[in-house]
Amino acid sequence: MPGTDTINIHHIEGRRSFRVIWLCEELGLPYTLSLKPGDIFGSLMAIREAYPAMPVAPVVEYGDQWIVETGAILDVILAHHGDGRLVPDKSSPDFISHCQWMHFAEGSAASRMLSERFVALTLGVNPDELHEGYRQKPSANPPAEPAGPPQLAFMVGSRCLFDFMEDHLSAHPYFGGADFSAADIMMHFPIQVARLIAWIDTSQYQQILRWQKQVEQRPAFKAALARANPSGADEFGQPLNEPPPFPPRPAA
Ligand SMILES: N[C@@H](CCC(=O)N[C@@H](CS)C(=O)NCC(=O)O)C(=O)O
Repeated sequence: MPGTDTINIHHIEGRRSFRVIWLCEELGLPYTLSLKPGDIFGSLMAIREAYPAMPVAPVVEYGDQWIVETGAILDVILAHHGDGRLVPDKSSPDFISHCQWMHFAEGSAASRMLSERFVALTLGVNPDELHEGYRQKPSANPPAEPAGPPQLAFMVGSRCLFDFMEDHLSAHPYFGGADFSAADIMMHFPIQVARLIAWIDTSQYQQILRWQKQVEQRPAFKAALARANPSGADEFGQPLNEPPPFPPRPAA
């Protein structure tokens, strides 16, 4: 019966499944983890065995049903266990922001950064050397001769995403508006991995940085991190949540 179902999260350290753990900690919900600590490849292989139809992180066993897609998983858990927490009231303007960022996290932020990443990998260049794409605030320091198809120059680029986020956070404390909401949990992953995926130096974005420090101080975030990342290292042996220093942009 919804609301009393058990929650088992198939997890990989440092990956999107962290957000489901964080939500459960925020709500004080019991959950179990399927994880091979310190073995990122092994955790992925375990998910393939458990749910070969769509072996991604997160996959959640919710009672006798399987769910994929972080946003959907968060919505289901909030609908059944939230009691109105972490979602702004429907009558408030913040509800609209909340819904937008809940979907933006995967639908635009992660997907656009990843597609640039894949283009860069295919071309054998770093993402910073690609056309920067449409941006409200043109870069002061574009690459001298951008690599990649010129069509990229006309599309919304990763830095436009970050300008958009920065503008929102200049006017609101949280992605959810006045208060922390599940949208902040959703947005944390694309911001956390921006350096690794798209070579975006988030320290250039003062409001994003302010927001990130603030949400990472939450007791539920810390509890989730302790439970979700027991080995504390990624597959390259780098500390989780501490991406390597932003690589310097090649001289123009
Ligand atoms: N939009 C999905 C993305 C899930 C996803 O791609 N997860 C990554 C880990 S962060 C994964 O499992 N990658 C393995 C693969 O793509 O095969 C969500 O938010 O749940």
